[in-house]
Amino acid sequence: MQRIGGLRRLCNKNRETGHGRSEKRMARQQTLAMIKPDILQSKRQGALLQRILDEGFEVLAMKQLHLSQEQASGFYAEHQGKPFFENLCRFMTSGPLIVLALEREDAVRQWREVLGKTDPQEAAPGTIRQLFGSTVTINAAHGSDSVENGQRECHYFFSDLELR
Ligand code: RTP
Ligand code: MG
Repeated sequence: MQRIGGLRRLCNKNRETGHGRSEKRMARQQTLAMIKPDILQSKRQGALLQRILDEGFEVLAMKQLHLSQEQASGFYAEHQGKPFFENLCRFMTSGPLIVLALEREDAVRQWREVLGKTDPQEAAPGTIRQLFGSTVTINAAHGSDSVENGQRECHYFFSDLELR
């Protein structure tokens, strides 16, 4: 187990330092994905997880949990005070959800692209929100919006040990 983790880190290092045949590849990144309560309520989490795997993301860590109001408002603290904040927290605490730490090259941008725009009505055809989402609030899944937030959000739910 540890050896595999060690090998992966070695590969990452090579990509970052530009040695070997991977020199043009982007560094691997981690991003936080959430499969939101609407998807679990309609039993479509299996299909969405398969899409994540088909898109080439490695699932580093994954768990299902039912967020408290405090956990939801802490996670979305940057949106505190915005008109949609209360609705957002109500929805995110309405039932269980799944959090996943995903890893791949350029993970943050790639996952946002697969997700599509926030409002499913505006999301491009074939994106997760267009296929699985319902409204701007009930929009199927979450993705970190920067590398820095990806790290912060992964650590909101997972320990260092789980993210290795
Ligand atoms: P997320 O954080 O969930 O991945 O979504 P996002 O980056 O695409 O959008 P963001 O601006 O971060 O908003 C977070 C979540 O708040 C809800 N929202 N409602 N105008 C509205 O009613 C509105 N705007 C945002 C959505 O559920 C969005 O995913
Ligand atoms: Mg966001």
